[in-house]
Amino acid sequence: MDSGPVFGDDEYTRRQSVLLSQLSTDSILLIPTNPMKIRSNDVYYPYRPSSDILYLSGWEEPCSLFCALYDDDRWVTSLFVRERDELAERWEGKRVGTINAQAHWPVDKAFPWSTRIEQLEQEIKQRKTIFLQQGLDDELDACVARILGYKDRKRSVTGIGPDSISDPSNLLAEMRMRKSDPEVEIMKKAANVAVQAHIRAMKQTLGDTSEQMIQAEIEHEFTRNLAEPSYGSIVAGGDNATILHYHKNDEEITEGSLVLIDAGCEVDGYASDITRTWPVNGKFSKAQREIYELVLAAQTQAILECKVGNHWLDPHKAAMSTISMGLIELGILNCTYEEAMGKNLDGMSRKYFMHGTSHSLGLDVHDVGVTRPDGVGDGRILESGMILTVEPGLYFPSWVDVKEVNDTYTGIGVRIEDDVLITDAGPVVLTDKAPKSVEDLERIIGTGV
Ligand SMILES: [Mn+2]
Repeated sequence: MDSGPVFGDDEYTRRQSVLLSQLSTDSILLIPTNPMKIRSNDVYYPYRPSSDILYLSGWEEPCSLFCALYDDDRWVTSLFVRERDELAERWEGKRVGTINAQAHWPVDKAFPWSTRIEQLEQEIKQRKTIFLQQGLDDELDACVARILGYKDRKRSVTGIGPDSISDPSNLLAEMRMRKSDPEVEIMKKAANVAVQAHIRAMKQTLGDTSEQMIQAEIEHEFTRNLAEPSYGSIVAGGDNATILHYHKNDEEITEGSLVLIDAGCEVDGYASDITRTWPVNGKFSKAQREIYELVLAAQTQAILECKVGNHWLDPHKAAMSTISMGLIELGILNCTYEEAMGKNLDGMSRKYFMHGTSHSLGLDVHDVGVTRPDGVGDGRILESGMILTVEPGLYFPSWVDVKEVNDTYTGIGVRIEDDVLITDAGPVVLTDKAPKSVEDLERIIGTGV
C-alpha cells in the first residue's frame, strides 16, 4: 500500500497536465475525496474514495485533498493526507502518511490533512478562480465561503482575491470518458472477474435455488479475486426480474423460472457491469426462449452500432428497432412498426423496454461524461477509448396491468448486458466470455465448478 498507486507516475502527471492546462494560472484547484459515512453508531460503511481523486492521484485513504496551484512559473501539486498515528493505526489499519505520499504518489508535496485550512486560506485569497468540488469537505467549503463573503477594504480596493467558484467536475468528466491503454487493461481485469463470477453462478445452479445462494456464488468469485461489487448485485428470480433495480435478493427461485443477474465488480477502482438471464433448471421454456432470443438479437444489433463515428444513441435505436419488430411478430404489440418505435424512440415498445441501452463505464459504474449534450438529438459521436454498456431488456410483470400480453409471457424479465470498448477496429466486447447464446447457457448451467 505504501509503495504507491495503481498506475505509474507518467499516467497521473499526464492527466494532471491535461486538466491544469485548461485552468488559468491565477486559479487554484481543490479536489477533496469522499467523506466517510456512518452505517450504525460508530461503524462506518466500507470506504470508497472519490473517483476524481483516484483519477488524478490514485490516493485511496479518506480525509484527503488534492490541490494544485501555480507558483514560480509552474503548477505545483500536493496531497493533504492523514498523518501517521501509531495508536489509530493499531485500531484502524496502516496509513501511508505524508512522507510516503510525497515519495511514492504523483504529487510534488504532501502535507497533513489537518493543516489544510491554515495552509490554503492565504493561497486561496491570492487566486482569482477557485476550482472546487463542493459538498465533500465541510471545513474547506466554509473556508471558501468565508473568503468569498469577505468584505475586506484591501480586497475591494486592490481587486486582489477570488471572485468565483467553478466546479471542475465537467472538465474531469470529459477526460474520463476516453480511457487510456493502462485504464483499459484494468477494466479488462474487472470484466474478466465478473465473467468468472457469472460462469460460477451458472455452473453452481440447477433446479430450485434462491436469490441469496446465487448472490453468494457471484460475490465469492469477486472476493477471492480482491474485487468488490461495483454496485449492489441484482439477483432476481422469476417475476422479480421485472423490477429494474431489484436488490432484496432474498427469495426462493423455483424450477422453471428464469434468474436475472445484474452484477459487476470493481478492480483497482474500475467497474465492470454484466447482466445475464437464464433458466435455473438449465432449459428455456418456449415462451422464455422467444423473449430471450429477441433481447439477444436486439443486443447483437446494438453492439454492431458501437463504432467510431456513430452517435451515442445509435446502439439504442438498433435495439429499439429489433425489439419493436419482434414484439409485433410475437403478437405482443398490436400496432405498426412506427407506432412501436415512436417519433422520439418513445413508442409502444417502451411499455416493455423502458430503460436506455447504454451508459458510460469507468471509475464509476454509471460513469461521468455528457453523452447527449443539451438532452436533445442523437448524442455525441463515439470515439476510440470510450467504454459503454449495451443492455436492452424486456419485462412483463405479473403485478402491473399489461393487458395486451398473452399470459404466456407474464412474469418474464430478461436483460442482457455487456461492456463494450470502442476502437478504430470496431467494438471489442470486454465481457464476451460470459455465455449468452441459448445453446451455451443450456450447456453450462448446473455442470458444477
Ligand atoms: Mn449497467
